[in-house]
Amino acid sequence: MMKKYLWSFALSAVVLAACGKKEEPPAPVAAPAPVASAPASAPAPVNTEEKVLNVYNWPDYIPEGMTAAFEKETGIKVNYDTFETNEALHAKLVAGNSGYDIVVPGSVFAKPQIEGGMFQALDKGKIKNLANLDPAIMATLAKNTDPDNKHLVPWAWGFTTVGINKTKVAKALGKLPMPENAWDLVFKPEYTSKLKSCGIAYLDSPTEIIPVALHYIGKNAYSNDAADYKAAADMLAKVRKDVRLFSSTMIDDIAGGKACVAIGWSGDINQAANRAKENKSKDEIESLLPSTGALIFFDTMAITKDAKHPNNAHAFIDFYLRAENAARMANEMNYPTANKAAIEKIKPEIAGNKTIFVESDYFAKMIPPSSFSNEAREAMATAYNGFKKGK
Ligand code: N2P
Repeated sequence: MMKKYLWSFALSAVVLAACGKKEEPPAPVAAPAPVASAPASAPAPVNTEEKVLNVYNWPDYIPEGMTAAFEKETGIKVNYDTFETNEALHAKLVAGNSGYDIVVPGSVFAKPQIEGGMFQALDKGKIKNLANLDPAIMATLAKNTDPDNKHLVPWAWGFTTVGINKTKVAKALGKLPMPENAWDLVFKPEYTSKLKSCGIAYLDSPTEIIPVALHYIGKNAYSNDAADYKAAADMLAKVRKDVRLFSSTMIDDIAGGKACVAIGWSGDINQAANRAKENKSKDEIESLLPSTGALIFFDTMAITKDAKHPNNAHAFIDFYLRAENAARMANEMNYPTANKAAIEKIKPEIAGNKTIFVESDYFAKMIPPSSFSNEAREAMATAYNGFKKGK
């Protein structure tokens, strides 16, 4: 499958670079923005916008101090809000006048959002650090989501998987050994009936849970067929009584002891593991690699159609794309970056963590993102809400 091949290719480039076997020298880190070298007759455009930028991103995704550094350098005040699900962001965009200049949808949602005219085309002349991005990843994004890379700039990618408090899970399972396929821990009654005692958490989002459930029952995770959602919901109904939490804040849930197993995002689970270590917890937290594969996601920055501060938005995107900033994101938030120039700045313990930068043979098993029609998303929400209520 071409799509899969390209994603694998993109990742092998990342893995190779992370191992220090770079195929080409990294793109140079650009010097501070030379203000447009326009000919004398045409004065350089002046940014007359008010010095404000409104950003809407996922929680636990930006290193501490990064917006402050941007503010200090540019004098642009950043209002930074967070959302926990693609559905929440989508509802804001559909309603219009969100007030946000930059939003960070997953590519699964970004595609219909582009088609729905919710974003403006990027002025690429204002984002010189676009050259830092991995061309293979950008080609995949252009092919599947954003033709000609007109609207989207990658923030990070990662995968949806199972995170566990290893210590508590071992205790709750007793004599039952860990399953070969980690998805069994959250979907198979034999396991969930035991793990409910220490807490099972699901992400609170139809488009996170139904695709994973579809994958588990051997169907296309990105099926647009409502009959498949019914099959997924039937499987989920069998474990409903064992699910304690519906939550998108797995760092607190797992590290704070509310759950011992969660369907969650690779980087957040790694952040939970770090937090447990910092707190000197005796419990070990681990992001698992299910034998049948995990679901890749790709989160992307876009400038809203009605953004009041598009110049500031371009400046922020360019700032984030500096190799050192993208590397800080990977190092501190534990998500891989699509910024090729950043790879050499990623710490060896992050580059070598197989649950952050997965190895190529596991990558080949992972499910690349696709997207859903609006009708499919509605049907999925109905199936998911039915499951949630059906305790
Ligand atoms: C937030 C990570 C968001 C990943 N820390 C899912 N899009």
